[in-house]
Amino acid sequence: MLELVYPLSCAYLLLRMALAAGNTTVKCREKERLSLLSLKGGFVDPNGLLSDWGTAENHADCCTWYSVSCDRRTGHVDKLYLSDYKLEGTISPSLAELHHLTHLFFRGNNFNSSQFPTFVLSLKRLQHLDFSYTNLKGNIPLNLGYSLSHLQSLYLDGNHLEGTIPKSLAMCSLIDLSLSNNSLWGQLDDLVAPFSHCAKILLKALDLSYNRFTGSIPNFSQFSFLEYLYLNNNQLNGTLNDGIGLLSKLKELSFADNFFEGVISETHFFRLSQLQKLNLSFNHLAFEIRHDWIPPFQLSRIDLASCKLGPDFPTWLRTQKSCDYLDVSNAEISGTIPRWLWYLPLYYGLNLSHNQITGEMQDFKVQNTILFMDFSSNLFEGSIPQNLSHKVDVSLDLSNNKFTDARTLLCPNENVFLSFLDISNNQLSGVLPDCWNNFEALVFLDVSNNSLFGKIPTSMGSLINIVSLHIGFNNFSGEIPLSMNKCTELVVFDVAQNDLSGLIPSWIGDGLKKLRILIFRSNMFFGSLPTNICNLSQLQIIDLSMNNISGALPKCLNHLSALGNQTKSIATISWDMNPRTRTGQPLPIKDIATLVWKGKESKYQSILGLVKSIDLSSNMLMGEIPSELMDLVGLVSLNISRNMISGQIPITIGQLKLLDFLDLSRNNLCGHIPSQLSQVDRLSVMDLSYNNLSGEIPHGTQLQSFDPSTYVGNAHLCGSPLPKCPTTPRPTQDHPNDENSEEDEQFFTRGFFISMSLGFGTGFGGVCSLIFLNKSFRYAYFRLVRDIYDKAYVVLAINVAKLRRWKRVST
Ligand SMILES: *[C@@H]1O[C@H](CO)[C@@H](O)[C@H](O)[C@H]1NC(C)=O
Ligand SMILES: *[C@@H]1O[C@H](CO)[C@@H](O)[C@H](O)[C@H]1NC(C)=O
Ligand SMILES: *[C@@H]1O[C@H](CO)[C@@H](O)[C@H](O)[C@H]1NC(C)=O
Ligand SMILES: *[C@@H]1O[C@H](CO)[C@@H](O)[C@H](O)[C@H]1NC(C)=O
Ligand SMILES: *[C@@H]1O[C@H](CO)[C@@H](O)[C@H](O)[C@H]1NC(C)=O
Ligand SMILES: *[C@@H]1O[C@H](CO)[C@@H](O)[C@H](O)[C@H]1NC(C)=O
Ligand SMILES: *[C@@H]1O[C@H](CO)[C@@H](O)[C@H](O)[C@H]1NC(C)=O
Ligand SMILES: *[C@@H]1O[C@H](CO)[C@@H](O)[C@H](O)[C@H]1NC(C)=O
Ligand SMILES: *[C@@H]1O[C@H](CO)[C@@H](O)[C@H](O)[C@H]1NC(C)=O
Ligand SMILES: *[C@@H]1O[C@H](CO)[C@@H](O)[C@H](O)[C@H]1NC(C)=O
Ligand SMILES: *[C@@H]1O[C@H](CO)[C@@H](O)[C@H](O)[C@H]1NC(C)=O
Ligand SMILES: CC(=O)N[C@H]1CO[C@H](CO)[C@@H](O)[C@@H]1O
Repeated sequence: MLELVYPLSCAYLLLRMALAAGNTTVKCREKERLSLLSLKGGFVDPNGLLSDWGTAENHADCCTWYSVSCDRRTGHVDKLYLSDYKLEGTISPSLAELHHLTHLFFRGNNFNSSQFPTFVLSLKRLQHLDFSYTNLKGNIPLNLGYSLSHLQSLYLDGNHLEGTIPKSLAMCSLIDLSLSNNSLWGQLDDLVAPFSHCAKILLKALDLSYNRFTGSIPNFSQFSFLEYLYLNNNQLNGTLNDGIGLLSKLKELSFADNFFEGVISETHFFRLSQLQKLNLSFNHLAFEIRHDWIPPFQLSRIDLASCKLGPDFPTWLRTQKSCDYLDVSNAEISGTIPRWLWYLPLYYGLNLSHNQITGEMQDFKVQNTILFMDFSSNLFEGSIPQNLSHKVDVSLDLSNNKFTDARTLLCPNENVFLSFLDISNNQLSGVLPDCWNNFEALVFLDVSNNSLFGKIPTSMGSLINIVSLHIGFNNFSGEIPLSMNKCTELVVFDVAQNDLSGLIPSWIGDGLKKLRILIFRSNMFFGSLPTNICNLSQLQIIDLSMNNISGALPKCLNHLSALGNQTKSIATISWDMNPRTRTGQPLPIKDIATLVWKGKESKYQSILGLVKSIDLSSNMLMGEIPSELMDLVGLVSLNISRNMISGQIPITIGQLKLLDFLDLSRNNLCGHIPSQLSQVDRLSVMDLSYNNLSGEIPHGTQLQSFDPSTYVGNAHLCGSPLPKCPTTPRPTQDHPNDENSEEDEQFFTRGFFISMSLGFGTGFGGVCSLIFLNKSFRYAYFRLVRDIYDKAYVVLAINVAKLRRWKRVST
């Protein structure tokens, strides 16, 4: 998220300025002018940036053209600066006529070329070549280095280049080599070893990050001019040799996200007195460093996530007086935080998450504020200090700890700038204070899974910027305050598993127009579904299950246009924490929600944006399924089970082509199963059990592949996978089937499950060969096994819900 800022953009800027002010005394050569015109001819130039490259009288001198520069003495074109022009098309081989080019900058254009344009190799005088982000594919030409023997900088980042790095690149003139974000592979030694013939290795910057390099780290100790070394996000392994410690000019070092292992000791940093940024995160490295070590450097960024630093808090960090970013997350640190940490003048961020840090938290003692702090997943306890909220500009994560009191944090004595606050999964109890008017900047708030009770405070209505609100898994009661109709930016509104009651507020549909996720699961809301809810055109997850909602399903549900849309949306629901405040880069936030999916409750984050679901199960809904519901063709999951819904299954159900999960069980549905249902061929879990459905299960379709339990409890339903239909068709009108229900229950017994699972255990060996012979059989078999598994979850969930209800009734 934080990027090591690349030092070159500044050089580009200077060059661009120089070109703009460029003035030449000698006019350009005709041959080179024609070559440039033919180069332009190959481009599609959507922004018209090359419009003064022309033939008109006043444009005759190509040395005056925008982005072109000539040698003042000879009039030869020597520099071409075409970076970020968003050019398309192809690079004309006429480029090769510009024999005197020393600088060629093509970064950020979307060329049609499939290969590295090899005619560039005939530009023998080239010193600086930038083809980053130009959609290049294939290999880097083997003789690139031999042909361009004056080359000082080569940038090929962000392409689709493959293969190994040509040995020819070890030129001794090379100062800057940047090949990040390609698909290059091979051993780094193959790149480094050929340099040994150079009298002096001048290389200052080497960026090979985001590739597929393997093997161990070479001995870089000869690269004595190296200032920037980025090898992060590769597949490098082995231990780090201490040759690194000799690179006395090194300023930035990143080995993050590889498979390095072993020990990091003081010798790895022996002469690194110039080091400013160190990133060793996400390897398997362990620091073994003396308690009283005084490092030779003063770092500004320290990222040691997932390095083993503990069990004691690393004391050498205390010497880093100008550090503005410290990440020691997941570093096996335990015990309490030393006092000096609260005096570090961090400015950008602090991440101590995923350790076993104990004790109470202190106030930060320094004046400045920090952009973000992440203390999540530790063992902090006691109360959260008030001033923490004044010290953080954007994001404060205190989730997954053992804090018991957040009252002072939540009642600051003046406005705070925070936009992200997560205090979920703690042991906070008591009433949520009514002080939210100081939190106007909040965009994300999660207080879920604590033991908070009482009413949702009215002042939550002052959270006018809130986008995502999670207050589920507490004991909140009473109604949702009317004041919250001012929270018009809400996209995610999650109050699952509380004791909230009252009507589903109709102002939700009128005011909260941006809602995409509405989760009221497991509360005590009653009354009918307000039709205003149909005004929510962005809504894609509605979970009102396990409440006491009555009345009919509104016909207007087909106005929920996000659900009526088959277009896939973006997989995550995320936005940038764009602070109103003075500082820095936006922090991207990915929303997360706990959903019930096929009977199992789990957290969704990386695909939350793809879920389109209606869950109204376990309520008291009545009436028929409106055929309008079948217009919601984007639905992936539909659960209206455990209600009192009657009538027939609409035959247009075949429209719901994306449906993966359908549960209509335990209602009073009657009539035939429409054969159109078999058009929904993605269905992996379906439940129609315990209704009054009748007739033959449409045969010769995938509906036969479901487990019989899908259909049980429908007295007059027959045909595969249930027993055969009687040869004389029965009259199809509905019979009350009370007298049969006992028998049906028995079909769906524990014994049934046990025998099935026994079958799995004992029969597996025998079935195995068959499974691998026959594909369709294999699918059917695994579907069967999975269904049993899912069914067990449903049964569990129902029983838990029953118990909850029973408990409520009895208290
Ligand atoms: C360190 O590297 C990781 C992985 O590439 C990256 O996510 C992180 O932002 C880097 N840290 C800093 C401080 O740049
Ligand atoms: C460029 O040269 C021309 C003619 O020699 C002169 O008139 C003009 O002012 C110069 N422009 C700049 C920006 O130096
Ligand atoms: C790019 O290549 C594709 C096919 O390879 C071609 O259809 C398209 O016209 C080319 N675009 C340009 C601008 O040359
Ligand atoms: C890698 O390059 C692609 C374009 O080729 C770009 O979209 C992506 O953001 C780059 N990734 C990194 C980590 O720089
Ligand atoms: C490094 O990874 C390679 C496979 O890419 C493996 O053959 C080699 O044994 C590994 N070396 C170490 C030291 O783990
Ligand atoms: C690295 O190379 C230097 C100089 O060639 C040598 O002195 C040093 O021992 C080498 N280190 C390792 C770990 O091979
Ligand atoms: C803190 O570190 C953890 C683990 O390395 C990471 O998952 C989390 O995103 C980081 N927090 C922030 C705010 O960057
Ligand atoms: C709530 O927190 C407990 C631990 O305190 C955890 O086991 C449980 O999974 C959490 N529940 C949710 C829904 O996050
Ligand atoms: C809610 O309150 C009940 C008692 O009223 C308690 O047993 C239960 O643990 C509380 N639940 C939570 C999540 O705090
Ligand atoms: C919302 O829906 C209701 C009933 O469907 C309708 O009367 C009302 O005009 C709608 N409001 C807005 C703002 O669209
Ligand atoms: C469906 O969704 C896509 C992407 O979100 C959007 O561009 C399109 O306009 C939507 N179509 C309708 C009919 O709402
Ligand atoms: C208790 C305490 O330290 N309160 C301070 C918190 O920070 C604000 C602003 O920085 C001060 O005004 C309070 O005195």
